Amino acid sequence: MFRITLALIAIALVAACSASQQQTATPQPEKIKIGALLGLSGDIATSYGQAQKNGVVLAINEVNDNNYLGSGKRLELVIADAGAGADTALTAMTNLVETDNVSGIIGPTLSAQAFKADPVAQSHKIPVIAVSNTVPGITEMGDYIFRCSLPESTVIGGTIRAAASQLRVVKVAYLWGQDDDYTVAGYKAFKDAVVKNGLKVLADETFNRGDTDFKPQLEKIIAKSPDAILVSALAKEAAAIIIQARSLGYTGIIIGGNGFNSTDVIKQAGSYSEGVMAGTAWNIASINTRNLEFIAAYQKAYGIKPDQFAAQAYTGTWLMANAIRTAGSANPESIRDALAGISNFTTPLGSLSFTENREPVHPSVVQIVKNGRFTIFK
Ligand code: 1QQ
Repeated sequence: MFRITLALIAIALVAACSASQQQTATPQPEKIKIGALLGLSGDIATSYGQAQKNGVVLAINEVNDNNYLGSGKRLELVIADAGAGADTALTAMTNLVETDNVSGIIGPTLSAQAFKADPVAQSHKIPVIAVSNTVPGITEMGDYIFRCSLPESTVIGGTIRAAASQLRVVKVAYLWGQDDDYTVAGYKAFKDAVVKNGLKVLADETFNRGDTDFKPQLEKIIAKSPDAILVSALAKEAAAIIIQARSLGYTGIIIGGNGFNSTDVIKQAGSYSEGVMAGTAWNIASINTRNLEFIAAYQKAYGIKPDQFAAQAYTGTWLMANAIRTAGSANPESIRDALAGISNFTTPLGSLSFTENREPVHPSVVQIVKNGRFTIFK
C-alpha cells in the first residue's frame, strides 16, 4: 500500500512538472526545409554557384527575419553541393529528397545537372525551381519542375536583333561547346536567330568543356573577318575565349549567351571584356524598386554587387517562400499547386508569372560591358 502511494505521488509530480513546462516553454517554430542544390565546387563554383548561394541565403534570411510565413513558421535551408557534373548533382539531389526530406528545391546550377537530377524530385513529387537552367525541355521533365530563368531561346533572339540592327552585324562565326547541354542549346538558339535576321555564317567551330586553348579555332575564325563571333560557352571557357580572341587581334564584336552573365567572366577577362555583349534576364541598372532593394541588401550582406545568377537565385527562393505561405504548410503537393498559381509576383527580375508549362514570363535585356561593367545596351 505504502509503495503504491509512493508511486502515485511520483506520477502526480511528473505530470505536474511537465504541465508547468508546457505552460512556460515557448513553442518551437515549425521548420520547413528547403534544399539549395548548387554547383559549389569545380569550374562553376566561383562563376555561378557562389553567387547563387549568396542569393538564396539572403532571401531565406529575409523571409525568416520578417516572419513572412507567419504563425511561427520558418524556413530551414539545406545547402547541397551539386559539384560541376551531372552525377554529383544526382547524388546530392537524392540525398536532399530521400534523407533530408526537403519540401522544395532551388537549383541545380547547370541544365546538364538538372536533366540528370530533377527526375528524382519529380518522382518523389518535390517541387523544384530552376534558377539558372536555360535549355529547352527543363520543365517538360514533369509537373513539379518550374524555372524562373528565362530560356536561352527567348533571350538570344533579342541580342542578335540588336547587334544586327544597331551595330550592323552581317557576317558571323560560331564558337561553341559541343559536350554540354547548355552550350549546345545556346548554339542552336544563335543559329535560329541568325537565320531569322538573315545573317551570313562564315565559320562554325567547336570546343569541349575544360579546354583552355582556343587559338586554333579562333585563328580560323579571325581569318574570315566576321563582324561578330557568337560564343556559346560556360564562364571559364568564355573568359579564355575573350582573352585569346583579343590577344590574336580580333577587334570585332563578341556576343555570348547566359554563360557570360557572371561578373566572374568580366573579372577573369579584365579589360579584354570591354564591348562584349550578352542577353540577360537581369541587369544591375534596372531601376524597379524591388531590384534596388535587392541590390542594397545584397551589398550590405556581402560587400559586393550581385550579378544575374544571384538575382535569379534570390528570386527563386522568394517564389518558393511565397508558395509555402500560400500553401500554409510544408506539404510539397500544396506548395507545387501554389507555385503553379503564381502570377505577377514582384521580383528583382521584374513582374514574374509562370505559364501553364511552368516557364517564366518577364522581360529580358541586352547588355554590353562598358568600363568593366555590364550595362544595358540601348
Ligand atoms: C544552363 C545555363 C548555364 C549558363 C548556367 C550556369 O544556362 O546550364 O542552362
